[in-house]
Amino acid sequence: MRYSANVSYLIGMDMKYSMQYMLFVLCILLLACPMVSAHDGYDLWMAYSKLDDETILKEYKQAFSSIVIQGQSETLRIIREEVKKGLDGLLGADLPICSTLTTGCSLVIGTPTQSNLMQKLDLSSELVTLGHEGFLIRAIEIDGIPSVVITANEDIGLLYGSFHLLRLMQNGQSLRDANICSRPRIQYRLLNHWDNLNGSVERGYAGRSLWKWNELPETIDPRYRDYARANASVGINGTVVNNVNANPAILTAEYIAKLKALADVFRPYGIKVFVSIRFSSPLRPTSDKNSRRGGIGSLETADPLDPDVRHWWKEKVKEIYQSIPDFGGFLVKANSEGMPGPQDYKRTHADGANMLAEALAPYSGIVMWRAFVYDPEVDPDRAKRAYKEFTPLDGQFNTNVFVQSKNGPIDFQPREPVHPLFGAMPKTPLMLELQITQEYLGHSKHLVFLAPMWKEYLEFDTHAKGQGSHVYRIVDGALHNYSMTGIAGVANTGSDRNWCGHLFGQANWYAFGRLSWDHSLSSESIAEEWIRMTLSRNNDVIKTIKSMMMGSWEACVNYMTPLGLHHIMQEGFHYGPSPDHARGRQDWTSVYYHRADSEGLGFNRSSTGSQATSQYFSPNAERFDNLKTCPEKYLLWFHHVNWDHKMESGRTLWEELCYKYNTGVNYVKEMRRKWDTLEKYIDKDIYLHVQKKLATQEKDAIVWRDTCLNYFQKFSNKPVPVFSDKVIIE
Ligand code: GCV
Repeated sequence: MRYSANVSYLIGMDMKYSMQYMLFVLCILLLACPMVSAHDGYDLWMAYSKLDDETILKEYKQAFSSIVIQGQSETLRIIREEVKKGLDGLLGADLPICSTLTTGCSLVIGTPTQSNLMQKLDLSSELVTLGHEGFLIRAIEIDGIPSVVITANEDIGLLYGSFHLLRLMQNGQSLRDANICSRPRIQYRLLNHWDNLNGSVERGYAGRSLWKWNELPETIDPRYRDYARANASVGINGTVVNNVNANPAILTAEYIAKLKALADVFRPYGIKVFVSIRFSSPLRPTSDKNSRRGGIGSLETADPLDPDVRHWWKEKVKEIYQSIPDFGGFLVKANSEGMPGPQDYKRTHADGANMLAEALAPYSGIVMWRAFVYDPEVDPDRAKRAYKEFTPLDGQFNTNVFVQSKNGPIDFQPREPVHPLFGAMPKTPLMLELQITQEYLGHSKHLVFLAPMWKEYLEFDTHAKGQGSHVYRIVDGALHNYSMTGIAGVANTGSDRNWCGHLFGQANWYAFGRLSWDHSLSSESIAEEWIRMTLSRNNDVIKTIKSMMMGSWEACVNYMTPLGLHHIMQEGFHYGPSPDHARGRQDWTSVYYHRADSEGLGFNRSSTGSQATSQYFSPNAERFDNLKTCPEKYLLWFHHVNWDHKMESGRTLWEELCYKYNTGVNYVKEMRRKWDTLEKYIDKDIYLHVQKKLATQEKDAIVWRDTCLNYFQKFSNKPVPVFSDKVIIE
């Protein structure tokens, strides 16, 4: 009513005033709407803005006068939409989409099952090597017409191939002689969301959860599709939607309906839905809100060998598959940090995992059973506990069970040596769990490019079967001939408009996907692709940003925990430094880990200490065990080292510690300086967003350096050098 009154009032006004009023209303409306700029980061690496290199533009324009896509399916509909959007954007064109080749050079997409053109080409000898997700991109003549084809055995392969082609074009790669066969090296490539059902995200720094559980299943947020699209573009093929500290309600009929709605959105993008379950789900609900125990059932026990419990899980799994026929399976955190598990009933992890595996097997579902356990009863050294609990169980797990292990034996620290479990469970497929969200690496406030860290883990040679037993060969199944292979990344996404909080957080999501598809890619090439697709195509700008990103992880290690220090951050929050933290559970304190005293610093895990070094294969065990041969990056992880110990640089341990902390700070200063030179070349909003984050990062890095050095100085009794501002980039 009020509105129509205003309108009639407007009609009666003279033109001048009505124009003013309309402008006023427009301003109010604009202010009321959330600011959505073209460069707010929402498009991630898929903005497809027009290419400016005339030579490559000319080549692409000649190559593509139309897009021919043969066949029908929801995935093919998505491919049509994506390829059209991509090519039109990149070329500044409006290309026709056809169902058959007419005249002129074209991009031709199809599987031999649905495309007569592909049948004619007979690419069967290539196709047999591609599996169900791989693709072939080839420059080839069809009936004498030069074309570029994307083919695959299944539509999902075509989608991956289409995204790959668009990536090549965004990176200005010539397609004249294109001949690319690609298939993923790892079968299960999942994001793990630590999203709670109340919308909060454990260790999430990018707003609220993406999943609007209270609106599902009726309302489908368009963002679900965009999330699936982003994942598919880098080859991620599954998502565990809820926190491993699982709320049992995820298995109620109400939530299964919501999960079905998500699964329906994700399916055509090749993404399967998985859930984290609480092991005690068959039990009655608990009245204690803070308890991580209790369930949604009515049983008195969750003992995995109890027939009623087994029956409960079989029925539950059946119910899920009735709604979601391609449901992926369960992720389980059991007997860890207060979560219930089979040990509550004196059963083993294998007993627990196998009960679930048996229920899931008829539907080809899997169990991912986490090895993140650290029961103090098992060993006084936390770093040794998971290995001691899990290695005796090797060979006891059903074939559809993964043991999912974090990259290091403590907990996603800025740097850890590789978890000794890798290589030590030849009969059990090990799934590698990485953390994309920066729990211990400056949350979404610090620019830390994680690909170099992940590469360090993947390329570590465990020597499990002699030289060449790299972690990547364990994870991709080559070393132990695993029957299934998997990798997971704890997601850094949230409701923030730019998805990850820090724009550069997107690079980590991107890098995780790219490495999970092909772990042989270099960090440099991933960084370069991402910058070119997200920020700039100017080679000098790319060079500058790449140089910032490439050393950013090492810098963070240096200003937080250099030389093998670990777990000295604020308790719970895991952000700033707190080396003096000494209260509460021992293995949650900082003093337990750094062991500073008047003689020196570090945790003696050598043969004269906790003997954690013995959990590694020879020659790593001996190399880590000996102070003289232990890599300095792990020194204080494995040794308690005298303050006057001479380091490779000739400096003493104390001097080196000071030097490293300051090197980290200097690197951040240098990143700021470099970023400031880019103002002219970067979208203004993004430029300012990153500039502000870098200022915070520098402030924080200084706090880390000064807090830690002032604290350790109390033990070393040596002066802290005066730091020069001279920037050292290593
Ligand atoms: C999801 C660490 C984190 C917890 C996390 C846990 C895990 O302890 O701080 O937030 O819980 O690891 O990985 O289970």
